[in-house]
Amino acid sequence: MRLVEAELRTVALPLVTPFRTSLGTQTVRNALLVRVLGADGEEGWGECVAEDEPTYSPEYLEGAADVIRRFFLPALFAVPDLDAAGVAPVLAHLRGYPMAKAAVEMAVLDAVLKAGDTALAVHLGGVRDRVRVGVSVGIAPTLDELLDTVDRHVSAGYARIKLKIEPGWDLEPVRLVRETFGAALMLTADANTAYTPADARHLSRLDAYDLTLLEQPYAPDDLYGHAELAARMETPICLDESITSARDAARAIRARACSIINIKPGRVGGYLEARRIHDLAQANGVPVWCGGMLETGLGRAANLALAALPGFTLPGDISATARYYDRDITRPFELAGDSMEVPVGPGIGVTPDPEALKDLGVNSPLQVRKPS
Ligand code: SMG
Ligand code: MG
Repeated sequence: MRLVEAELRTVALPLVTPFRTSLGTQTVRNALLVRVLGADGEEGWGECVAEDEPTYSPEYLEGAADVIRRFFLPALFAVPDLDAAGVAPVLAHLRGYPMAKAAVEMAVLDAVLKAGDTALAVHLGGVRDRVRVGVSVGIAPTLDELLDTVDRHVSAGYARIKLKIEPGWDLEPVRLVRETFGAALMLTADANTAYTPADARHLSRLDAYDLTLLEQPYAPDDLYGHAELAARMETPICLDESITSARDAARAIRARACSIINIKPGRVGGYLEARRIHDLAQANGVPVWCGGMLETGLGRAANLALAALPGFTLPGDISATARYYDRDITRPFELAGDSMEVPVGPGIGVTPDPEALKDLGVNSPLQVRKPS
């Protein structure tokens, strides 16, 4: 396609309950959306998963919007025939900002696939029409409230429960959930980098609770620390924040810093790099699963397509819309048993509802046109 115009806008989706992790508490999801238009009327949508503040990753929403407008779009307008695979190479000389790059690539991918009447799952090589999904449970005010929340999600059918942990909220909640819900519950824990290697002995006590994995206990750049912990613990170590590219994934696998990888397309620069990590992990016998960033229906639809690839053997953080939002900008996504259906429509399979964009929008769309 020949890219002629793009639009950037932010929508604010209030969360149905606050979401607390070791990084902080979230009550609203502000999402940056990218709409691209081609010369032949092609239209595509992308979502940037950067958050308001640079806590989970160095990116933040306003910074992502700025780099897209100031640098990415002018570089892409200069390409006479752009396809999705061309986006990353054109932007490669501009360092960093994987979440901003992923959003733009996703929009181009959606536009090109919609124009060609191909579903994203088919394009990526998906082999499933439904994927098992889990839910990520925040740090609760009390243990009783945690048990109530987990009970609700288990009753709803989720295939896996992930508990957010931090120092002071780890062994006890994990033990209680394991004892209350029994050995059959697939249970994991995610620390979002809240520990250091000085906590290795303490973390090893989690081995008593048969977790499917322990996610990102240490700082993103501490591959060596994760490798030592992986050697010490029976619980498999899974990396999230540490993996921002296929090259990172190769390094982490070789260093034995993890035996499972959480793949988030935004964190790694897009769905195409996400597929490369999937392929590499599969070649190395490393299971992967699709992470979540409290996406709107746009990112949720695309994540379901990614999770249809064969190496995504563990349930992803792709929960039903209602777990986070009363109202989304697309149709809601629902749980069917312990699974969700992979969208079959062209592109990412959904488009935002103009009414919802208007009602939830926090700014008017910023239009950026190719200079004539
Ligand atoms: O989309 O269900 C979701 C959120 C899943 O826990 C989730 N994501 O580290 O995996 C993670 C977190 C990152 C976002 S909260 C800081
Ligand atoms: Mg995580």
